[in-house]
Amino acid sequence: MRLTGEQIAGFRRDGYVGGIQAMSVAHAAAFRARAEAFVASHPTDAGWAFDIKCNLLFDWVYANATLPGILEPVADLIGGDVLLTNSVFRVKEPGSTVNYGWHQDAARIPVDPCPVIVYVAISDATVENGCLMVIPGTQGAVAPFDLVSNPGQPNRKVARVRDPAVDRAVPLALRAGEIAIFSANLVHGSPPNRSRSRRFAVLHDYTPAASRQSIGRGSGQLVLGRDRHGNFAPEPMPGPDFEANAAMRRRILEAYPENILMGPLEPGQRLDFPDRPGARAAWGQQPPHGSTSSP
Ligand SMILES: O=C(O)CCC(=O)C(=O)O
Repeated sequence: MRLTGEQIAGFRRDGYVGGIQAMSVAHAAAFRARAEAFVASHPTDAGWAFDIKCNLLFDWVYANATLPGILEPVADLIGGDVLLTNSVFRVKEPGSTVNYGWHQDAARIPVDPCPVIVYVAISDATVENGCLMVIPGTQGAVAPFDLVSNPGQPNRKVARVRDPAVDRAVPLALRAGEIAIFSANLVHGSPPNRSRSRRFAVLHDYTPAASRQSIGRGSGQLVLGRDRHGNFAPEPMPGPDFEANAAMRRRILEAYPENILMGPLEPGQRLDFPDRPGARAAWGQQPPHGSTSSP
């Protein structure tokens, strides 16, 4: 579905557009059943596999990210040459305290032109179950932030906006099958799930092929048009074999560890990303990234 001129103007002004019907409720339910079947068959893998770049792990996540109902409105906002640079699941169990503090995804590694993020509502997203909240108009600049630890990943830090204008925050309630698209520079976050139902979402990041990261070289899958720039390293589509995809994702994250989710690697910092425990033991024994014998 193409966006109207009014929706595009709203995105340019406010940094987001919501309420776009991208797939049927039945399609969203089938996606959810697929994800839940994976959890049932791989109970110890879902924790890491549903995190960064799960579009490299699951052909059905890739298929979701390349639905015309998503790619068409994305192209209306960022043009027709598009890389899929990340997908993550964001699931909040009933009563869960999981929340996302106010942040701008591209704060630590600015990207120009800026990527957009698509929140795909696999379940309804409501104020009660912890839907996305955005602060309109904040996409123009990176606000001052503090780096805080990411629970479970001691080597990763996340940026939190120091003084967000919370009184201007707007909830983005969505029905299952709808999407919201927002600038990766927009200040956003989301509160805990106070409801009795699971909030189920997958988020996809789309980056114009012409974009450049200010730090490091990212990587992405070309999902629309052509890449005439080569600024991002090309990533393959996932195949049907989960183990082969896991090895491919590992190689890519080791080769291109700096992206807007993982942030810059500081000298001496050890690379850390969600993965099967022990899978990277041999690599982990090597010196930390950026260490050098020169003075
Ligand atoms: O799922 C949400 O409510 C927000 C997730 C988010 O902001 C993020 O993953 O950066």
